[in-house]
Amino acid sequence: MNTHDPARVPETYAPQTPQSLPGLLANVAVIRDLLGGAPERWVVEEVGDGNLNLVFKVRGPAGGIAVKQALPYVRLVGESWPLPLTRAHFEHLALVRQARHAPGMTPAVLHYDADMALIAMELLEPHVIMRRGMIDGIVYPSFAEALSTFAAATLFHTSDLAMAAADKKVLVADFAGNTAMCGITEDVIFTEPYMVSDNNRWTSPQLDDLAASIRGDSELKVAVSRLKLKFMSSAEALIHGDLHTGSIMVTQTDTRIIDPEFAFVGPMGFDTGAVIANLLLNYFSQIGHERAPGARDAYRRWVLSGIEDFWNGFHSRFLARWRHEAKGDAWPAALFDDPVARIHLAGEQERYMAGLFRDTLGFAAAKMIRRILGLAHNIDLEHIADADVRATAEARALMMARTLMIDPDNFRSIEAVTAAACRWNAIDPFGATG
Ligand code: ADP
Ligand code: SR1
Ligand code: MG
Repeated sequence: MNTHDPARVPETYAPQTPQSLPGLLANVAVIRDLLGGAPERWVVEEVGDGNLNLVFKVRGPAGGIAVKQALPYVRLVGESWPLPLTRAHFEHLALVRQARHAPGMTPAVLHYDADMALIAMELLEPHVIMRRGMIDGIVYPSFAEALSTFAAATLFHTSDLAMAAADKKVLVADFAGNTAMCGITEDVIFTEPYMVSDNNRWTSPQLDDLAASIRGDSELKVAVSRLKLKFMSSAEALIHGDLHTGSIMVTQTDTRIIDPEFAFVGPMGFDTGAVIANLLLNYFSQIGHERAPGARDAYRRWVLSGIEDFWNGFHSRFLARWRHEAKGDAWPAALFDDPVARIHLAGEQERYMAGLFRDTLGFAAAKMIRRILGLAHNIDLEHIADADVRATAEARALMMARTLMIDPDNFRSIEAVTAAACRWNAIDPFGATG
């Protein structure tokens, strides 16, 4: 597929239906063998619940697969918003690359059809989307360890700390064409929530004043524009690009990361920030999901401990890789092979991680604000039927996000962030703002 012509829809492309898909897949030996039986007997259902694509589950007598197909437009909005099919190319490339660095943590790619913009992959069962489980108050004991392992492995091994300079530049080039997906992020996360835009929506009238105050907040607009520039220009590592809890499928013992169609070589904090933002949004949303006040307190504590475990796990795993697997052309090992130099290197590594923590908090804040004021919302909050309760949760999240974005240096540790979340969760946001 020509990845440099984003408007191109191959003549051979056709959006699939449960009726047409078996005929297409019947030609692929690996899929025929895996599903078994006659293709006309395969059972197909469309299960896509994301904002952009079609996703089918296909089952035969011997097994099942998942099939994801890009549509030439944004599913959430409709055909009025065209979107290049090339995103399937970048998604399959990212899945293959992530599997190399974090084996067993993504669905295995079985087949890629560029003309159909279609990826056939391992069917994750009995996994559920983590966001949905968290709305139901389900604890996932292994997710923080798994997710911090995934983030540390994929980010470290695609950075200049691990890669030869020339290979890293090829990686940048491989994903440089994913411009339309980056453009969505640049618009709907870093720009539109801070201005009047037809794409924006929020719980109205409850949040009208808060939304207006954010649109008029120059300090915040400077802070978010600083983050936007970092997103656009910091080619640190191959990032997933949309690492929210809707891109994580879990069981009690297994964690898988799906849906890297926004992948490109960008700032690492965008991925770690996405994880923390979505856990914080779920934390604030619990007021709308508990059967009686306080009934989800233990779950709230678990969510906050998950945030701490994720960041602390990421921090130690990333540093461990840097100490023991740094083969990249940045920070050449030959310059740091005596004890004094190693002490200086260790100090610099801590400063690097502190900078990454600052970025993480800023990007987390941007992601919290966009999910409340921008185009695409989270069901953690959207599923709260009582608009006053929903607005209370949203206002608390917005207020916390503002402090994270404006003053990340106020938060010296992840525990300072979770303690602040506790405090924001106890305020009456409308009483406080009048
Ligand atoms: P989108 O890019 O439109 O957001 P996703 O990749 O997030 O699409 O997939 C949408 C939904 O399809 C997921 O929420 C999940 O329920 C289901 N899904 C996606 N991939 C798989 C898979 N490999 N196995 C099982 N279900 C999957
Ligand atoms: C127009 S797409 C809106 C959002 O859906 C995806 O999941 C990304 O988060 C994107 O920003
Ligand atoms: Mg998705």
